[in-house]
Amino acid sequence: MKSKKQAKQTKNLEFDSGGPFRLFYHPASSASLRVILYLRCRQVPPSFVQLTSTEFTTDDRGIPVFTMPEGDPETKKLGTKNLLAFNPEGRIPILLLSDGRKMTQSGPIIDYIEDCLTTGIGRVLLPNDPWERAEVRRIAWIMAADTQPYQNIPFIIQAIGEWGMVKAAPLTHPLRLHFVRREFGAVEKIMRQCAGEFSVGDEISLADCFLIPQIRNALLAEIDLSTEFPTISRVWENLLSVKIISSVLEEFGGIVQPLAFDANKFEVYAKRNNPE
Ligand SMILES: N[C@@H](CCC(=O)N[C@@H](CS)C(=O)NCC(=O)O)C(=O)O
Repeated sequence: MKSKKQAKQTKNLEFDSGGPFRLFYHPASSASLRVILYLRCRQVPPSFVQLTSTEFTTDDRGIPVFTMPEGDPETKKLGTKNLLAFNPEGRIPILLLSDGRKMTQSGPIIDYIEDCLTTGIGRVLLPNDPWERAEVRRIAWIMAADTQPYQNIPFIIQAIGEWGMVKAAPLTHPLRLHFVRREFGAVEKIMRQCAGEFSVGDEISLADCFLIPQIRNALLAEIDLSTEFPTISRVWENLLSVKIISSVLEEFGGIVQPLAFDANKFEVYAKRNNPE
């Protein structure tokens, strides 16, 4: 519960920000998609958080590299398109405030925007009940911390090329499938208890914003949701029937995660590093 003082500060923050926030994202970035789903489902006015797409290329291993957009004032200030100059982690999403401060990591970005909103705006994405709120956060954390990093294509490519991991197609690599199945298996059991129409109860929550991008990745890995994870699959169908969500997916590459690595470059790199 926020104290009156905190509530006042929160309200002021919206004015103190002195202008709109900017979210640097890319349509092929599943972590960015969490924030975008949050913004749209939460009905945050687009003028409050303006979207700026990074550019995208691949390195000689076929691994995606996100770069600062050409001509952007921030790129000009940096004097380079290298994202590492903008965010030491070199990752997106990045939230830029008008005073130049930057926040990274999808969860803290969402929490910060949420804290800056005055109460009563749009649809609230956390339930009132403390246990249900914890369930929402549990599913979000499983997706962000225990699933996404282990099924991440750049990680798989590098492990095959440089650390002698078994060579297999990156998208359906056994390590990737193992972690998706392990964590989706856990979430399937959790959701049997807490899901209603959506991941937790009958309202869209942050859990759904974190689950959706991972489902897109699981579909890219050719996992059959309906036979392996029937509860997740049922919730997914319900989510797809929500107009806001289907429009976001349409705008950001579809129901299946768009392919974000260069398979030809990867083949050359993998052969060079692991000659048969
Ligand atoms: N835990 C981070 C994950 C961010 C992340 O891995 N972003 C990917 C795109 S989905 C990225 O920028 N990768 C580029 C790189 O690792 O160099 C978050 O939740 O924001």
